[in-house]
Amino acid sequence: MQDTLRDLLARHTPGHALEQPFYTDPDLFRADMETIFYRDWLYAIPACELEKSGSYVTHRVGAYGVILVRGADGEIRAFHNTCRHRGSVLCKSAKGNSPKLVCPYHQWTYELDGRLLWARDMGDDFDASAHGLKPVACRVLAGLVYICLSDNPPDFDTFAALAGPYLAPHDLTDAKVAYSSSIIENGNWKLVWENNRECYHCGGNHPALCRTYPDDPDVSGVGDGPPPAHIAAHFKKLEDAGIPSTFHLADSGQYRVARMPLKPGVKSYTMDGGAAVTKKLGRVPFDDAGTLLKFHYPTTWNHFLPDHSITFRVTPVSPTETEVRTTWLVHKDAVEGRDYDLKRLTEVWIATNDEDRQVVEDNQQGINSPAYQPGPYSERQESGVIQFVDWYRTTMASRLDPVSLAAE
Ligand code: 3BY
Ligand code: FES
Ligand code: FE
Repeated sequence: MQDTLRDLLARHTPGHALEQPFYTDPDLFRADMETIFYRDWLYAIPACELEKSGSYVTHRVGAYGVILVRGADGEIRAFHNTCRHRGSVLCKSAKGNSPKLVCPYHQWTYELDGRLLWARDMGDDFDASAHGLKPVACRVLAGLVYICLSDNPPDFDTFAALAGPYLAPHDLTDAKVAYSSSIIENGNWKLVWENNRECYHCGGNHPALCRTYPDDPDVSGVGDGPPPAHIAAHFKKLEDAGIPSTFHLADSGQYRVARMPLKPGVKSYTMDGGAAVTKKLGRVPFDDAGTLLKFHYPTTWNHFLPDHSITFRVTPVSPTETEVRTTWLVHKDAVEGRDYDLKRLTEVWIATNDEDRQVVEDNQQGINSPAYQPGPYSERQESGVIQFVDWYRTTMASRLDPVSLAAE
């Protein structure tokens, strides 16, 4: 497979979509998982989802089951969801609260920090300290929890140093989950990303979103050169008020932050453009500050607004199935029915996600045809897609073939 994949990567036509196997082939899907998803930092959940000591959620990434749990000390930790006795799954529910983690098979009992506390009749020689849960690398950045399945995680600090100050004014540690949705899109994970990275499709597909989100490639894209005057003025107004806003794309291409304007007069993603929540989450001093756009490949894009925040998590399920989980965050003291109406808060992105699901599924269906031939991206409209595909190809090629890179 590696030779084939190397050939496929090498013969890519610049500025064009990928060839069919990248979107359909089971071996290539396994290579994506092993080369990217099992090695990179992955967005998992907002920290506030684990409300108190013993709160846990489970999350599946390919072959790996992961438990995320808040300890008695308040720390969030991640563990492989496999018992150190005979390997049973430990936490079977999607979420819950438990003072200890008790295996359903023979009741080995673990502390919330992973230590094995109790195992019946294991004999005098048994070393409980050698049978704690296997940790998964876990970092909490300004209220967002990332995990890494590798035993040797790549650098996280450079991303944290950039994104932390952008996220800080949103006070995500004061948030609660107002709503979350999980949908399966019948498309390859890269199609989900390619669709997200452009707004070429917005006018024809997103009537609700287009009431507030500008159909402007300078907002959605990653074009070279200075921003146009109205975006530069938006950055300056916010930066002058101490709110980090200017566009930054990582050298590696893996992540970007930029606080972009929404349509004139718009405050939030609602049908009328007004705020969705009266008790604001965060300290952004302008109602028209727009949206802090943050993506971090391969798992998350986000919208942080002056009144609430929305996180999106992308998890491949199979070559042609991808889970997209969306979480709406509001201030922890905001009361539904008083400070926000749940339908008003969620309807634009529930509709937008479903519209995106449809276009991704149509894209996958067309690509499945033997007649599919990768076509050219629009440099003006699809700079973000070109950037994503370049990041994907570069990342895959460098990890498949480190020897030839080192020799360059
Ligand atoms: O959710 C997003 O960030 C992207 C930007 C363009 C299309 N979509 C709305
Ligand atoms: Fe977990 Fe036996 S497999 S206690
Ligand atoms: Fe879309």
